[in-house]
Amino acid sequence: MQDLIKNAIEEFKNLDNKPIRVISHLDSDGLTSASIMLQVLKREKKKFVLSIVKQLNENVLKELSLENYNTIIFTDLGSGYIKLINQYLKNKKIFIFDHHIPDVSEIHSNISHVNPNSSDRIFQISGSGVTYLFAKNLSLENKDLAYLAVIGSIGDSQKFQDLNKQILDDAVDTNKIEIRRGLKMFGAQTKPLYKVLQFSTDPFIPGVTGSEEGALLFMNELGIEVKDNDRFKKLVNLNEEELKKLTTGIILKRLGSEKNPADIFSDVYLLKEEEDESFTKDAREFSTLLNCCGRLDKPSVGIGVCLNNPKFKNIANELMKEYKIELINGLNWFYNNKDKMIKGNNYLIMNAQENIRDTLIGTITSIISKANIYRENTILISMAYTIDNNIKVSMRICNGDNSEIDLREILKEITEDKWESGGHKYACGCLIPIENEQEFINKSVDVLNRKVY
Ligand SMILES: [Mn+2]
Repeated sequence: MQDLIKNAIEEFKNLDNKPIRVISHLDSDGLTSASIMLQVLKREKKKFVLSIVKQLNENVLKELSLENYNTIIFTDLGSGYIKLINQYLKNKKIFIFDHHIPDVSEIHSNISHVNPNSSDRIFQISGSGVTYLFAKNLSLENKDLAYLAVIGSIGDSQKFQDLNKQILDDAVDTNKIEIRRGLKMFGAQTKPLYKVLQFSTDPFIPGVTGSEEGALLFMNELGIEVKDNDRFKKLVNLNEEELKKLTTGIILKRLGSEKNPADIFSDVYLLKEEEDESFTKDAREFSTLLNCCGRLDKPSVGIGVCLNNPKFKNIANELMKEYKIELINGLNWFYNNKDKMIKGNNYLIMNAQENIRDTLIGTITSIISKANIYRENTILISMAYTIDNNIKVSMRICNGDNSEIDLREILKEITEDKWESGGHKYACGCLIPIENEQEFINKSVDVLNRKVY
């Protein structure tokens, strides 16, 4: 890795002063990668033009090949498209700072490929982490950007081991991030505590998770007020005594039904310079905010937040409200049309077409899968149109955190590798051309009807 970075720095120092094209990915890791790169280029007095894309493909690369830029920097993407980059961008100087597995091993000499991962060795590092290590080696002044890579790594659900650990140490060293031990659940800074409890799947709290009534009752039992002077109490508002009551209460609820009832704490990463109770205080909430900006197709707002622009922070706050409204609208559409969907013994196919944004379909399907509407192990397949005439497909399993069913295998059986798919055992998806809509539904019905759970 150190050699790769050294080479890239040498090549970077040889660049002329013409504007540089920067291309990054739409999610939290991509936006933080771009923000790190932008600040590096600014400090190096380079001009640049940034674009954020959902993914690279032949069309994007063809367009880039026609542009006038001599230098292109890819962050948090590129490694999976080296074959096409070799083909279309041979006349340009290319930098790739990424962590995805490279598609081919043959890399042309015009490409500086900085990526520690290969098919036989995977490190804990994100795209923003790779970009940061380049930045730091270029100039120690850039060490103050480490916290952005911490946010990006959290967005990609990574652990702070190997290379990531170094980056976290830098973020702490530069006084940007403070690590505290706290309850694992999400939303401590910004959400009402009863909502945090209701939506807590890790830790799972029997009788509370998934039930608003259960969450309110639980707080009542513990003697913790739901409101404090008309404002809903948040987890961060609790005093020491209340916090003790809460953690004991959660552990007691988990006794018997959980293997490790006291496994409810984790490290919490707080941004020291951010305001308390804001969306940017807890690195996990910051990362979610960036993903929301991406999903609502407002990546520039996310970049503005990463660059600490107060105007964009306000816009992002409004976007979070919009995001919530869109999620609720999507869920309402589902409830209103639930009976018209394609159903089998063990599956449900929801074809939302243009009724739900493609970037929200995954989140909405996850919420439905956890809402106790369908029998355990019911497989949910959701479909939504994209603006470029494709269909985004999301697959989830109801209450399936302990399930033996591997959704990826089932999706592979359905797509027969005709369409690109990806994801995990419990959550996966694919992208299919709109003209294959009916074919995909027929194939899904056919495959799922043959399965018995
Ligand atoms: Mn990434």
